[in-house]
Amino acid sequence: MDATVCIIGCGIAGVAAARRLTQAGFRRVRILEATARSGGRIHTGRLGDNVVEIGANWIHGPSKENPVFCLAASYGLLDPEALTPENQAMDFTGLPQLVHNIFTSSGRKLVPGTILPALEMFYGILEEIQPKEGEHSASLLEVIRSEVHQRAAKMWKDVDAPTRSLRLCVISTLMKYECCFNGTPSMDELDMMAQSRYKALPGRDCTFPGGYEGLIRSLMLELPRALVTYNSPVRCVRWNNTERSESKVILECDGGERLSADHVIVTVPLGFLKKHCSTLFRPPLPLHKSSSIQRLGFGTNNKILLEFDSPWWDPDCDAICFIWEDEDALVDEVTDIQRSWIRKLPAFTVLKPTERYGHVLCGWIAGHESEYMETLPEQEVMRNVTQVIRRFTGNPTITPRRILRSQWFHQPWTCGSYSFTAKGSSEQDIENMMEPLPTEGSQAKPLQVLFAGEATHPHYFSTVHGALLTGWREADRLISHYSTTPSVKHKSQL
Ligand code: 6YU
Repeated sequence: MDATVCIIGCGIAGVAAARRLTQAGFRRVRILEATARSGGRIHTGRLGDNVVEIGANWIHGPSKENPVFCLAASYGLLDPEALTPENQAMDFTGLPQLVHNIFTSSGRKLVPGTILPALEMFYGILEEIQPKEGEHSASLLEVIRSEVHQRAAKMWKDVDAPTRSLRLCVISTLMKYECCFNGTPSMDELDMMAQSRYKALPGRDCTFPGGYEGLIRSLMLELPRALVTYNSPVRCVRWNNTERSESKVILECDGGERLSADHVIVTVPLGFLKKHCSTLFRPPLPLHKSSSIQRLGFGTNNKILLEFDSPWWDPDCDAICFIWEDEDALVDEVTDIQRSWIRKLPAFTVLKPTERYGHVLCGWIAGHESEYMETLPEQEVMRNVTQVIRRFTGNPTITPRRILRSQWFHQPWTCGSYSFTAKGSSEQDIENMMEPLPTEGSQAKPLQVLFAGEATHPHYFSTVHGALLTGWREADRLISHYSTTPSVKHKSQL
């Protein structure tokens, strides 16, 4: 197949599209990547001797329906435990089944049973709420606040005031945790429909023992050499070039290089598109498409990885939670970000197994507080986190040995972490975003510009498997175009 296909971005969506196309016989495929590396938001790094993930962490739902799991298994990249049928069959919706160490801002360590009523109420609400007719754009925060107050009045009416207040503070921590998971600044920005639109796959989430980038490396080995041009940011995609007889799409790169292609697959993150779509396309995107890009959500979730000489948490602990005892007003945002950004960090995950990682914790922080954290020197972040850990544990000697934090908001080619279902957005916005250009009904040459990337998957947005499937989807669109349009096939082969 001689049609020229240019893919913008060498994350998993771009790599997946290139692999599918080359395997189907497309000989002229090229990837232009802005940075010096492949993988995009799949980024494995080092903290001392440990392999750690700066971007994507887990295969969410590692089971047969998950193509990332199937590929990783076929390349031999997973631990035997992740491959067992039991692991693949586990259902993890609802109440998190992790062993927690829970600390409060007055230095108390709580027994897990203390927070159980709050956990049950919060995750019960998330599971049970269903949007009513016309309630499409209600924010999840409004719904949660009203539900918690109603249920607490009934279910906790005999509970003493301090216990009740503590449970509400626990719910504030859980909301901050949900902000991290959903990649949203606040539950107030999340659409109620989010819970039903995102589809979780079965299986207990697993990691890549040698790092997530192993998946990218394995896929890249199957691509022809020199298919990727690094350090080549695309500045402008000139499509619908009606004055040019061959009606090619022209790509202009930052360094001044110009390339022409029959088809371009754009896989740049939604964060980048939001910021640059007015200049990235000439002619500009149709209004319905650019409006959808602006309506959809793209937020920041960062990691603060800390290495310790020895653990200060229990041997069976999976996660450490911090409860601020003055947050019973059900808050998930900080008012004075510069002084109190650290309050937004709800929990640390313990990296396991210890034999592999040593004593490393991964703190999670979302939202504008996280974006502010990125602007601080690393030592300042370390000082703040250490202070909070010492305060909550009541142990003034705890001192991390090393720190590594991600800075996804200030990564110029990503501008955040991943997409979320913003209040007022709908599945139609995702449909609009993935719609190829020119849009249906146009007389111009079809499929000039196609769109892939995690934010364009209607159900698996924000995940690696979602991104991979969108790369395959757009590659398949071109493959079927050339296999069902003989005249087009003929022309391009001339
Ligand atoms: C997952 C996980 N995970 C943590 C953190 C982050 C993400 N995700 P890419 O950005 O990879 O590639 C685009 C390329 O384009 C890139 O290389 C750019 O440099 C390049 N580019 C941009 N502009 C360009 C230009 N002009 N010219 C040329 N090149 C250009 N996913 O499955 N498991 O544990 C996590 C996590 C900190 C930041 C994650 C996780 C998200 C994935 O990383 C992400 O979706 C894919 O890697 C994106 O691939 P891509 O190819 O599309 O873009 C209810 C409900 C809930 C809904 N949410 C559920 C939450 C699930 C999210 N998971 C949790 C998050 C974690 C921990």
